[in-house]
Amino acid sequence: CAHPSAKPESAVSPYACQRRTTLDNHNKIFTDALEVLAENLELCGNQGPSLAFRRAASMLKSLPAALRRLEETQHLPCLGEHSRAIIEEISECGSSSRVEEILNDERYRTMKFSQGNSSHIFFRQCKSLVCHSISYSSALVAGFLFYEDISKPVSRTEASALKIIVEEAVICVNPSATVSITGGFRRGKEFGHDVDFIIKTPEAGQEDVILPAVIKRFKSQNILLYSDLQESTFDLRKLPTHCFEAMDHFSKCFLIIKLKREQETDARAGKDWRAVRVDLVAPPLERFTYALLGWTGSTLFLRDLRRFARLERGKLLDNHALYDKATNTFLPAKTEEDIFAHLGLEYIEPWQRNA
Ligand code: 8DG
Ligand code: MN
Ligand code: MN
Repeated sequence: CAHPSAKPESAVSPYACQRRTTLDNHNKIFTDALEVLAENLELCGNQGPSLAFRRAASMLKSLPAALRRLEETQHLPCLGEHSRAIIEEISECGSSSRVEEILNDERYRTMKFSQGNSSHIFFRQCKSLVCHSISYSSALVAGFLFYEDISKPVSRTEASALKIIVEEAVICVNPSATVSITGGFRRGKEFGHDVDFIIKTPEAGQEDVILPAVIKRFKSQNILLYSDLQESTFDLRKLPTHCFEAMDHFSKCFLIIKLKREQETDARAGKDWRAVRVDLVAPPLERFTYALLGWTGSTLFLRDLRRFARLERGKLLDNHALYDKATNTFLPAKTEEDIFAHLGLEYIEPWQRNA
């Protein structure tokens, strides 16, 4: 029964960009289950229904405490009939029979290569390498050649070591350029499936020449195992797209880099390095902030930010720009705070974007 004295809990927004989602997840027991359901649907090619489970999991991740009573879910957004049933079953029985079934399913296990978490990372690898590669076969060959290494999570320590390598190469090529870490590590994650860097070049046009030069340098240092350079197809006059999945048009590259190990952990094999996936993006200076926001993620946070902009504010957002449909103008942004302000949103720090 309702407590008349109880203060109404502040409502949870259905948009991830209006929630603060840190890595401190109080509802892991539920979100893990919902993500297994989502992943299983994705493996079957059912992206639509999978998104509903992802959204439900994401919303639960933003809650300040664990769900204690099922009634608490009544006031929460993003929970469909299915997600509610799963939560109910887990809170009553400790687990969900459907999730257990999937976890034991031969097909699911084979797809996951029965290697725990690492295969999830390998999937991401194949997806990110193959999706972006002009040459499918060379991306696959690289993926399999370095499978063991790149299916292992990259640590924050390894990410920092790579930053030094990337920075050294970038500055050598262009002393006025700067490098920032983006992606999951910028959101405070301790591990990632790759390391993402964004390069800022103050002179116009430099963004198109810096990546080939950096790749050349890595080659000469004998640390480049694979590279897929995507030249810029960016047109400054184009409107932002409606399509959320569309990748941006900036100059970028997907690499596999040899990273020296601190201690020789693989002494028997005589291999003193590991292969790591590295992504570099070099946007033109006037679009840097939008690219930084886009590449910081998370994917779901950005998806909702774009959806919010379009549906609630009549503005179009993508990795390149923010466009106001009412005034037919592009909105400039020096900082990420500017972009949130343009959208009438409270600023959400990178580590609160783990939706
Ligand atoms: P992880 O590596 O820690 O597993 O996660 P992540 O860092 O959040 O994901 P990611 O796959 O490395 O991508 C980082 C962000 O970059 C993500 O929000 C998607 C975004 N991104 C773009 N454009 C492109 C692109 O063209 N290629 C890739 N690979 N990522 C892009 O906004
Ligand atoms: Mn990443
Ligand atoms: Mn990446």
